Amino acid sequence: LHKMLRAVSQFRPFIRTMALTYEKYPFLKELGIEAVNPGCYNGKWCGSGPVLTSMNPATGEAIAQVNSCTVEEYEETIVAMEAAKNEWMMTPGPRRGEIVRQIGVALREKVEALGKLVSLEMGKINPEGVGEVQEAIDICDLAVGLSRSIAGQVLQSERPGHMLLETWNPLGMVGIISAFNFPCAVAFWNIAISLICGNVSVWKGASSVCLTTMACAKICADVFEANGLPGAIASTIVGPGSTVGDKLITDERLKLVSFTGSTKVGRHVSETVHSHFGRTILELGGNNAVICMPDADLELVLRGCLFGAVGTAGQRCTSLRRLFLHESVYDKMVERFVKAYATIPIGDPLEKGTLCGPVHNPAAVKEYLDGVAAIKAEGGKILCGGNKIDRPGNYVEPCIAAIDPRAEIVKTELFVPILYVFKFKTIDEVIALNNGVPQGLSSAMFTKDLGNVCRWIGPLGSDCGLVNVNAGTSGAEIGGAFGGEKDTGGGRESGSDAWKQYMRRSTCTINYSAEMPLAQGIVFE
Ligand code: UN1
Repeated sequence: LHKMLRAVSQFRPFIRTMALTYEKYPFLKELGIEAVNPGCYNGKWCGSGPVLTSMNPATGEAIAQVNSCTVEEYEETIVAMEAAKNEWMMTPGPRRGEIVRQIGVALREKVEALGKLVSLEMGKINPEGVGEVQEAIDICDLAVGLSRSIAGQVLQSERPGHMLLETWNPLGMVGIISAFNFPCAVAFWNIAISLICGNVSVWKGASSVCLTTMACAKICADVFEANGLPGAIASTIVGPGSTVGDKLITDERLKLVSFTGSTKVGRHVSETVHSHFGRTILELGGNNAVICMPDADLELVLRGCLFGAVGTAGQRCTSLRRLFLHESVYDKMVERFVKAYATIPIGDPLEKGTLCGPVHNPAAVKEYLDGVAAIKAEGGKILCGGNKIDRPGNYVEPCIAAIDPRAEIVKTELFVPILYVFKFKTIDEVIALNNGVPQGLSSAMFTKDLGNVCRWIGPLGSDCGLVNVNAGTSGAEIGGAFGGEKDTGGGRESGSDAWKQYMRRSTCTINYSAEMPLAQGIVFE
């Protein structure tokens, strides 16, 4: 057996280099991506674990490879982070912001090339690939502002000669795990905010988007090195969840793990990290709905929902999955949607004019086909789509299905372009249906009625983290806190006060008197 393996491994490099297509994509060079790349950066570039091959979802061809991070290299990364930690924690906030500003500038310089790589590797159309890098740039800008403005507070003490304060300090070391569908933006949501909070971080990108991950790592590395700072402050790894992923979530030296991905894996991350009282930010599955009230602007519904359901080939966590149409508009809207679906240009994500690219990998094609079968098995009706497209790559037809909103399959997040349509009569009924799934990420109501709006965003309205009005479920801005409730995990990333999770709060009582009065008026003498 040994001999056989050796013989096979002699041929492997040959077979590997033969099949790679990276030379077809000149923008890879601009990003520092070669045929074979290191899969770990911690101030040094390394990677000697299993080889990851990045596959092009549009063709099924291999693009380039990454030597993944081993458990030993993970450990070296943590050691390098620990060595760099105190210096970064003690660096003044605005100075940390200056580093993030430079990362934002570097991202701006690479926006076209990186946007193309995101499209090539993930499969989203190029305007969305560029949009994703823009989202990373925007969060850097937001973080720079925060680096000068995050503040604690001075509260009223009940004791004379006392001050009561809240101050914020860095957590120290944090771990970030991102998903394939937003290989750049979601990483920077975490990295940029965490950096200005004074943390050092290790980011693990998804294996199937290892090239984008390492291109982003290079952008950060160059900025840190140009400033004479340890690159380990923003470390990056790629590698199997079963080895380095597992190390990361069981590592008590990481005070926070921010995880974006499926509810199933998120539950495991949550149980593991909370068992050692680590913190988590979980951004898990969604099952997002639009409600079209009888008074809605139907043009807006159509446009918002097409982007929500077909955009990114249904692979945003915010993608529209469930469309509730009031019975008075149901027939005509279903007809319009089916007609619109027939005209959507499906094709190469890097080709101008394409609106729907492939799904990410063959597993997603299977998820789509199994989903369609399950819909039929539960008495659903396929109104359009439902098939794999006969061409190379992972192409499927965007699908619309009519089914009972309470069917089992409707409660599961299918991460593919399948849209359910339902008919409803009353606002009470439809809000209950919106809330009647395990997930709680994004939701939207289209209406012009102020009463409906207030119902929808109020205590008995949508139970999701994102509650929109006359805007689709996907494509949230970075300024707000992003995340959702229930099986979505409860975390909030990105804007608003999401930064608080990357810091620890110290409540400080300072006695500047010569007395020792006790709180609650206790006399202890
Ligand atoms: C995700 O799909 O994990 O709101 C994030 C949106 C994007 C982010 C999606 N800004 O659709």
